[in-house]
Amino acid sequence: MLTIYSSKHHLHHGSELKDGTVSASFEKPQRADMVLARVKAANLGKVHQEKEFDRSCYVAAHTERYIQFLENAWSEWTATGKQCDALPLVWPVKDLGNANEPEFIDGKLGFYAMDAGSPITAGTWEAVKASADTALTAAEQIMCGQHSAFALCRPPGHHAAKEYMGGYCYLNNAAIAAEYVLSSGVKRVAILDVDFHHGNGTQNIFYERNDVFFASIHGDPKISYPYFSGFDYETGAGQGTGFTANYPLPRDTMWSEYVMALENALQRIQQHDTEFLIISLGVDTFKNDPISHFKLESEDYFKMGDLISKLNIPTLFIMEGGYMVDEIGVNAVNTLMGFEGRI
Ligand code: SP5
Ligand code: ZN
Repeated sequence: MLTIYSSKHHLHHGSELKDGTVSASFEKPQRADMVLARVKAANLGKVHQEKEFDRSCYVAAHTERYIQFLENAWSEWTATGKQCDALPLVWPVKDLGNANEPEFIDGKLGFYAMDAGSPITAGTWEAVKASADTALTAAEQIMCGQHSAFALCRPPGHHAAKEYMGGYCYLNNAAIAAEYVLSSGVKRVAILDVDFHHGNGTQNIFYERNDVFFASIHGDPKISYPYFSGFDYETGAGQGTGFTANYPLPRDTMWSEYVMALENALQRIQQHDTEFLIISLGVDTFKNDPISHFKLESEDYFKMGDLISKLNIPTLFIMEGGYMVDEIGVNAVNTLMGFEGRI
């Protein structure tokens, strides 16, 4: 399988607010380095660099003013004299909500973010753009005839919604790739999100659409980030009613339970007559992940890839989360080798 990778991800490295202090993010450059090393060690296939795509490809999944915010946030932040990472501290929650974009950067950060875990740093925008371009380049390869490809994206994307960042995500790489293939003539896309966390951003972007079926298997939001979405009663709205499927699973979920949700989601993807499948591949479902609480073993990822391959649909794998750095490469690449029947 072809891998697309951008070394520009190194430009993004920041901090997050956790346990009452700001400290180095779990989402660190070493993650992608480890996956790339494993892709090479396992002889998965060729590794190509990303191409640059037009900015309009990002606007297709987001809003113009949100993209402008991402482009300008760091310079607006440093113009106030600060050099530390930019993190929001106030949000327009519930009845404090105001539809207007604030003028000052501190306000804008809260207006365009869902948490204080997604820092904007000097190199963030360049890395974020390269990550989206990585997904787009891989999507283009599939449109040109490859059966599958792996977009080794970093930073990840599935928490990024139409108009906000969060959960280490800025641009929604999976959604941008989906919009790209739809604009190239594909009629029905499915996105299967197997990251431990609910793909709230992807759900937000396609919630009222019937051309993109979205399924997410994740830790029950009653006890897991992002807490406010991913419940099983969220099934889409308007024309998109029935085109979203959520599978919240309990603490300590093992493969034996996980596989039942996965098989159901795959069946729904088949029923959608999916022409192009995108997998939001997070491996934070692993038993030793430091911020999650499922119990998948490294061998289980082969089985996951194998089951996905049985659909026999052109498939784009997009890297999302996974924070047990030592095993992230093995688990991600096991999924891809399982898909290729190399078990
Ligand atoms: C892409 C992705 O996987 N984003 C995840 C973002 C999660 N951010 C908040 C995590 C808070 C977890 N706190 C549990 C700490 C256990 N020591
Ligand atoms: Zn995750």
